[in-house]
Amino acid sequence: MQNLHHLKEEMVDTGVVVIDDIVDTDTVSILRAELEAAIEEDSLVRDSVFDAGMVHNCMLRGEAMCSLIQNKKINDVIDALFTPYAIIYAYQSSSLYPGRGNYGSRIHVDCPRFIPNYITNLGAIIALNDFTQDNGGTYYLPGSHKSESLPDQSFFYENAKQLSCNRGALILFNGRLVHAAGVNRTDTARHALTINYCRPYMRQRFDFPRLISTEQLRQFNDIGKRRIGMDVRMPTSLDEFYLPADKRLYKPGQE
Ligand SMILES: O=C(O)CCC(=O)C(=O)O
Repeated sequence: MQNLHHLKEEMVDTGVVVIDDIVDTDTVSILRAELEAAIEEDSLVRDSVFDAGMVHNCMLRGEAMCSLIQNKKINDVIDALFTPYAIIYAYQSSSLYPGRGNYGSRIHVDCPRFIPNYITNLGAIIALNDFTQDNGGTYYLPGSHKSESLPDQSFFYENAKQLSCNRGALILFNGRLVHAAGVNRTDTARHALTINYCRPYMRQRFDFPRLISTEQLRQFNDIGKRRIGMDVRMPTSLDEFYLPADKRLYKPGQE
């Protein structure tokens, strides 16, 4: 992995880093198969939603996609570049089919709040195919996380760079970085998983601690449980509030 100090500087400066070889090629193939199956299933029940083709809550849709939450390489870099107390805000997918963009192809940021020099959300994209200029590698405006306003379309595309990386790479970006998925001009799909991490005191998009099964939870280690939000649950009674320190639902000291 690249030097952490360099990655931190890059994150502050451009707002994005690419880290190669985070997931091995065999696992990438399994992830892609799980994702394709989930897309197919969703298309049978919800084909006309505004973000059709995007799979939500991927941890519920396949063992490998669930395991990614505990991937040590990913978690180590999140701890270093963001916060060890990060929780998952949303875990979904971004697929580009031949000749098309997707919901992520609009020019956008992944976090509506702007707090100078402070990351509230960190975006992670795990590339399940190589990202190239031809298949819609993500466009981004370097340094745009430092600005409160969003550029207009022509300024964005005149100044944007396009991400390219190999499958298995991890792209991490400040949630305020202005970006847009490209359009896939090849004849094969480009798949990716996207995890948005937020601070532990923020709300998650779904109530993951309740959504996830007890069986799945049992398989998580401490870091997996933390990412799900198990360390920031709210007590529902005084008995829960007064639980001993090691059993507290909302663990102290998290920023
Ligand atoms: O799929 C992509 O290239 C970009 C995904 C995206 O826009 C996002 O995760 O917010």
